[in-house]
Amino acid sequence: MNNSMQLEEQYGAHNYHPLPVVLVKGEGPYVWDDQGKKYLDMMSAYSAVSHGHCNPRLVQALTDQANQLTIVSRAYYTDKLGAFLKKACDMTEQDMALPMNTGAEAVETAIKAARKWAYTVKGVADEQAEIIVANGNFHGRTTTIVGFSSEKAYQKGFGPFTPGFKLVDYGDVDALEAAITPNTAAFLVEPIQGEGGIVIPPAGYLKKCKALCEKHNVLLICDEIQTGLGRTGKLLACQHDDVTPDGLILGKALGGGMLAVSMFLSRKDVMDVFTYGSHGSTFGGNPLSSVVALEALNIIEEEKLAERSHELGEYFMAELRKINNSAIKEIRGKGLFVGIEFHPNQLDARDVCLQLMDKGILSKETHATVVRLAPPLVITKEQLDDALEIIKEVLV
Ligand code: PXG
Repeated sequence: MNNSMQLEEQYGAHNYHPLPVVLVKGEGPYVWDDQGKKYLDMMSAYSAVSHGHCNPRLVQALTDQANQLTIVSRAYYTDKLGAFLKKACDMTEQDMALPMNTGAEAVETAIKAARKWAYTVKGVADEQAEIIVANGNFHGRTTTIVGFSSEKAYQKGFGPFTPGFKLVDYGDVDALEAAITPNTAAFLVEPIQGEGGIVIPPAGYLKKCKALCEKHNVLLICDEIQTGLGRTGKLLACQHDDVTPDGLILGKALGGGMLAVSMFLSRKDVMDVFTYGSHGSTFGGNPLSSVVALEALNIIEEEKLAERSHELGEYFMAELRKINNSAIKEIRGKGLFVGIEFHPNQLDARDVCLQLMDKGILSKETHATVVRLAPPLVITKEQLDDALEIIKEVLV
C-alpha cells in the first residue's frame, strides 16, 4: 500500500473497497496511475465519463465560466441556467426541468414531485400516496431511497425508513398492474438495471408499463441516471421502447465527467406542483454547472455519441460472444453498457477485474458474478479492439 492509499484508508470512511491503483491523470478513454501505467477506463465512473476524461470542449467551457461567474444563489437569475434547461427539455421531449447535483437528489426530487402531484392533481388523500419500485432497483443512497431497496446490504443499520413504497418484480407487467391502487402516484423504474447487474427487461416492458400507467393515471418515472445520454445506444434507454416517460431523471454524464449535475424533468402539470420554497438546492443550476452540462449535451448531439454507442456496442458484444469459456453464463447489454455474467463459483468477477487491471483495463464487478464494461462513448473501434485482445487473454 503506498502513501495515497494509506491516507485514504486512515482518514476516509471505509465505505468503498477500491482496486489497488492510484489514478493521477485522464485523457479520453484512458487514465494513468502514479507509476505512469496507462489503463483503458471501462468503468467511466459508472457512466459519468461518457465524454471521455478531461474532454477539451468541456475543460474549455468549465475554465471560461470559472473565470466569469461560478455560483450565485437561485435567489437570482443567471444568463446560463435557462439555456441549459431549454436544451435538456428539447432533447428529451419534456416540458420543464429542475436541476440538482447528485443522482440521489434528483431521485428525491422525483419522489417529492410524484407525491405532491398525487395529492394536488390526482386527488389522493393526504399522506396516502404510494410509489411502486422494482426489485433489484438502485436509485441512490439517501435514507428514503435505500429504504425501498430490495438489497438488504444497502439498508442494514440505517432504518427506520420512509413508508409509502411498494416493490414489484422487475420486468413483470402483471405484477405492476396488481400493485397499482387508487393511491398509486408513480412507478419509478430504471429502463435497464445498472447496479442490479445490467439487467435488461423483456422487450416491450416499458411500453406496457407506460400503457398501464396511463390507464390508471399513474406517473411513469424513468431513472436514466446511468442509462441515459447515449449510454445504451439511444439518447435515452426508454426510446428503445418508444416511450416518453411522464418524469425523467438524469445525472452522471450530464455533468460531462466534470461536475455533479443532475435533474428531474417532467410534464408541466407535474412540475407545477413545486412552488416557492417547496424545494431547492444551494448548488443546483449554478452557472458553472449549467455551462458544463449544456456543453455536455451539445457534444452528445453533435458528436452523435448515442449512435456511436449503438454501433460500437453491437460490435463489442458480438466479439465478446465469440469467447469460448464455459464459466461465462451470459454476455448482455445495450450500446456500450455491457455486462459479462459468470456462473456462480466458477469465476469470481472481482478476480477477473484484478486480472484485467494488471493488463491495463479498469473495470468493476457488480455483485460477485457480473463484470461491467462501459467505456467512455468517445472510444474508437481500434481502442475497443485493444480492449478485446486483453479481455480474451484474461478469459480464454
Ligand atoms: N440512479 C441510478 C440508476 C444510479 O445508477 C443513482 C441513481 C445515484 O446517483 P448518485 O449520483 O447519487 O450516486 C445511481 C448511481 C455507489 C454507486 O457507489 C452508484 C451508482 C453506481 C455504482 C456505484 O453508490 N449509481
